[in-house]
Amino acid sequence: MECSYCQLLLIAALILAFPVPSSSSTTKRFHFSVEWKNVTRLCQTRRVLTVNGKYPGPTIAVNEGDNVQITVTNNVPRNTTIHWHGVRQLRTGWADGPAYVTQCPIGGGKTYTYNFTVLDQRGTLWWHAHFSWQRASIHGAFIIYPRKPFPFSNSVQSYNFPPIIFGEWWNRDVERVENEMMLYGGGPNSSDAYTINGLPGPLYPCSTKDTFIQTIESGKTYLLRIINAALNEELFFAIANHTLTVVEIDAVYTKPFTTSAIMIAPGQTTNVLLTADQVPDSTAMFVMAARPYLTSVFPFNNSTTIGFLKYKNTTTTNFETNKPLLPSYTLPSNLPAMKDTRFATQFSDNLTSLGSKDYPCRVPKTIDKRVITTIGLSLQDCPVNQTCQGYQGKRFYASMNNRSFIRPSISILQSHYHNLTTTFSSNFPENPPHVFNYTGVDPVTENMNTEFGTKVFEVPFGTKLEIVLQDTNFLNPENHPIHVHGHNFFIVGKGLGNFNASKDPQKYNLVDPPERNTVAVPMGGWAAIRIYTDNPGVWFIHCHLEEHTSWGLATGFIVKNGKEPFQCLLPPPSDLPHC
Ligand SMILES: *[C@@H]1O[C@H](CO)[C@@H](O)[C@H](O)[C@H]1NC(C)=O
Ligand SMILES: *[C@@H]1O[C@H](CO)[C@@H](O)[C@H](O)[C@H]1NC(C)=O
Ligand SMILES: *[C@@H]1O[C@H](CO)[C@@H](O)[C@H](O)[C@H]1NC(C)=O
Ligand SMILES: *[C@@H]1O[C@H](CO)[C@@H](O)[C@H](O)[C@H]1NC(C)=O
Ligand SMILES: *[C@@H]1O[C@H](CO)[C@@H](O)[C@H](O)[C@H]1NC(C)=O
Ligand SMILES: *[C@@H]1O[C@H](CO)[C@@H](O)[C@H](O)[C@H]1NC(C)=O
Ligand SMILES: *[C@@H]1O[C@H](CO)[C@@H](O)[C@H](O)[C@H]1NC(C)=O
Ligand SMILES: *[C@@H]1O[C@H](CO)[C@@H](O)[C@H](O)[C@H]1NC(C)=O
Ligand SMILES: *[C@@H]1O[C@H](CO)[C@@H](O)[C@H](O)[C@H]1NC(C)=O
Ligand SMILES: *[C@@H]1O[C@H](CO)[C@@H](O)[C@H](O)[C@H]1NC(C)=O
Ligand SMILES: *[C@@H]1O[C@H](CO)[C@@H](O)[C@H](O)[C@H]1NC(C)=O
Ligand SMILES: *[C@@H]1O[C@H](CO)[C@@H](O)[C@H](O)[C@H]1NC(C)=O
Ligand SMILES: [Cu+2]
Repeated sequence: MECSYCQLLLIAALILAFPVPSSSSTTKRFHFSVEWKNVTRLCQTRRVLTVNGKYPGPTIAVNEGDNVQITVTNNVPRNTTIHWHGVRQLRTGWADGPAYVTQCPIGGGKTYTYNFTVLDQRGTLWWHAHFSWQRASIHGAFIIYPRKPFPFSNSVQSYNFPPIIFGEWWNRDVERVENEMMLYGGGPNSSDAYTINGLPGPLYPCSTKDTFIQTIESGKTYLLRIINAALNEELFFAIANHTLTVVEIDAVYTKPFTTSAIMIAPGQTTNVLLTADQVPDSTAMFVMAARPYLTSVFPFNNSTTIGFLKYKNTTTTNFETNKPLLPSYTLPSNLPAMKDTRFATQFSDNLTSLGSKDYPCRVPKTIDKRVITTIGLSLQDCPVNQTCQGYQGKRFYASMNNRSFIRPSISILQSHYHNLTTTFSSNFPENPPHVFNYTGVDPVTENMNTEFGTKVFEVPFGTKLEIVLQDTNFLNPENHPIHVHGHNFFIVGKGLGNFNASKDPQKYNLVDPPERNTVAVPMGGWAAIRIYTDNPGVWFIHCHLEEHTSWGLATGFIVKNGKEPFQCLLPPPSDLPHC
């Protein structure tokens, strides 16, 4: 273990990353053992929860159309679940994973087989634990090889670049960090380092040996699969002296565009092409760097994780001997500043669907229903005899339409399937209960206390649904990455300030809007997403900043069964965990 980057290179070489078109679907089986593993970073050895002892976890690679069966055995005395982030789970909501939404957790010593088929999706997704903050270390790539050739395959010479997964390292147990935050009502402690594939890199103490280094060959173009698994931060990413060509987001092809850097929110994935077009001097290594896109006034860890691109046949550095690399590591000049909202906006404005003959953009042109919901922070009075660490001695929560989501005692999907409506209600408000200048300088603060509950809304099968996500300036305007389970959506519009229902829809992009599963809603602004509800079941909608989900920035929607048998939710599997 003294040379973890060599291990990564080996893993990279072993992963057969060629898109293998397959004509028939098969069943792919995997075994996940959730277990503790002692990991040393920043000179601290800490036990972290892992899958199969790996941090980050193993890559799952399947072909479009495959049936996938992943048997998860929980070998620790804590609850857990695994979510296959972005996999649509058509009719198989039982395999989606969010704890108490589609399943009860897998208890210590218990086993559950996630069984689903990957239909009409291809590209880079990922998997992660969906219980407490366990996804900090329980996560990995989920790659779906396409049936048809990759649309940009003429430009790519190598698929042998390992997935790049951004994460956060805590010197402390993350579940304790969450519990402490909930107990005292203040903001959470920040992580101690950002990581690339679990490695912080030489800008952190004791971490020179824990640095991601990838060798590339001059002249070749590589496909990079980039995943943001960080808990609480949007990130900028850039590689010195190289541009990136974006070709896919959240496993949907885009019209390619070239950029100096990317912004990637937790939950999102981005595939880019990278051409090794530099003429390095004999010892050069090109820095790749990721650091937060800061939109919050709360304390963040503003540090930077770096790794290196090394051209084949250049002299190796003294990295192997852990001696400092000279000259000192200069951050890429193309890495945006941490508050560069202008760059984040321009980058997301550049994203569109590919909209080709093979991959048409299926955005609903009309809608049956519009739901408008605020997203943002809230404050609650401190319970009697407690001290709270939130603003003005109160406690922080977060909400959608002034409702803070509480996880029920048995999963909503089970309740829904068995027609039990006592553990949740279907009356999530479809408009903000208080109308005010959401993004004004000093929004009114009366009536801002949230109501706690397990509220979702319900739509018939086949609804053309629009959801407008409206950030608020209450306490702190912030970029919230909102993730929808069970469906992709189209981001038809976004803007700063307040959504205007009479003016903004006229400016929607109904031709080639970006299609994804997680939208980074602009700070102090809004985003409108459209969904065709063709997947019966119960689907979680939540902020992918883990602290905000803990504070209740979540709801869900039920898609009722359609008329035909193939439009109905399948029955629950026999090994579904009990509460
Ligand atoms: C981790 O290290 C501790 C202390 O050395 C040891 O007690 C424990 O058994 C180790 N755990 C694992 C999973 O290796
Ligand atoms: C997986 O799901 C398929 C299709 O629903 C079903 O036929 C099969 O029996 C299931 N297998 C397991 C191991 O649950
Ligand atoms: C959070 O940080 C504070 C101050 O550094 C420290 O006292 C506390 O133990 C930390 N809590 C956790 C759970 O890491
Ligand atoms: C951020 O990370 C650096 C490097 O590990 C650490 O020294 C610093 O204390 C961290 N900051 C916070 C606010 O935790
Ligand atoms: C990379 O670009 C910087 C300017 O941004 C330049 O100073 C440096 O020499 C370049 N490095 C290489 C190896 O070409
Ligand atoms: C990061 O935060 C620390 C402490 O809050 C501050 O001293 C430092 O200047 C910040 N660094 C950057 C690059 O913003
Ligand atoms: C790298 O070095 C090897 C062995 O010296 C040589 O065969 C190969 O052509 C070189 N490759 C490049 C890209 O220069
Ligand atoms: C957006 O796309 C344009 C046109 O391809 C490009 O010039 C620009 O650099 C891109 N900007 C960002 C931030 O991606
Ligand atoms: C608060 O503390 C006081 C004094 O210890 C005690 O009398 C009272 O019952 C407590 N109230 C609650 C709600 O716990
Ligand atoms: C739930 O109610 C629906 C409609 O009334 C019915 O068709 C279905 O069989 C019920 N499901 C169960 C598990 O009782
Ligand atoms: C909301 O507040 C902002 C900032 O004060 C102001 O520019 C804007 O006009 C206000 N919008 C409405 C609808 O009142
Ligand atoms: C695990 O989940 C079960 C079912 O919800 C619950 O009864 C139990 O208390 C949980 N155990 C732990 C250790 O959190
Ligand atoms: Cu959020």
